[in-house]
Amino acid sequence: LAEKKPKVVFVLGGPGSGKGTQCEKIVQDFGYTHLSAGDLLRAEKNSGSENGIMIQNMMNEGKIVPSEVTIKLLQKAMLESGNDKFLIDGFPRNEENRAAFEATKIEPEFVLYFNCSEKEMERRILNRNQGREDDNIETIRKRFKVFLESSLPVIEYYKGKGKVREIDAAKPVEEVFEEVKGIFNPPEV
Ligand code: UP5
Ligand code: MG
Repeated sequence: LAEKKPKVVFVLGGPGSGKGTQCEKIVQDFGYTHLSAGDLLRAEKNSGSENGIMIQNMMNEGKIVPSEVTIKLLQKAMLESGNDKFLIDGFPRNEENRAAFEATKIEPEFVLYFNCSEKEMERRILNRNQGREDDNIETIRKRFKVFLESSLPVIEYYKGKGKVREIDAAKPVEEVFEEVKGIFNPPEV
């Protein structure tokens, strides 16, 4: 896979920051394939795979599934897509994820970071109503805690490499997308 030199953008941000919403819009304008690690894990869980129970238990606790499971799903989806440009949404979530992905020799072009207050993210998730098992207040709090403790350090790591493009994600969807477009479509100089 690495020999094909795929273009990868990591899309990170807290639970409910709008990663999935913005990725759908980026796909329409910029020809990327959107791969949500969370969606891939939910599909794997529902397929009745041997890892299904483990995935379900971890997601219901807001915990991060071991990278070997997630990376295998991402690699499979990348190969099956036939595309060479990917938005990887919600991954890597901790240092273990990051290091394991780095070992595949695929380096992200940049990291899109959707910064949003917990209050707003909580409001959005509680309004979502899509039947996600982890969208209850108890699990939401756990997801926030894991984001702060494990995922923010990954964003800091990429900041240190000058790769983070930070977006104010608390604004309305279209306003956020205007900012996002400016990153994928840099203005002529
Ligand atoms: N909405 C979106 N943008 C808005 C805006 N600007 N203004 C007002 N409303 C807005 O948006 C959430 C809701 O807000 C929607 O109703 C939307 O309409 C509205 P969404 O785009 O879905 O936000 P997103 O950031 O994608 O939120 P999500 O809940 O998917 O984020 P999480 O990071 O919590 O979920 P994910 O699916 O990535 O992961 C779930 C779990 O899977 C993790 O907790 C973990 O247990 C597991 N996981 C792993 O273990 N490893 C991985 O690599 C990935 C996941
Ligand atoms: Mg999502």
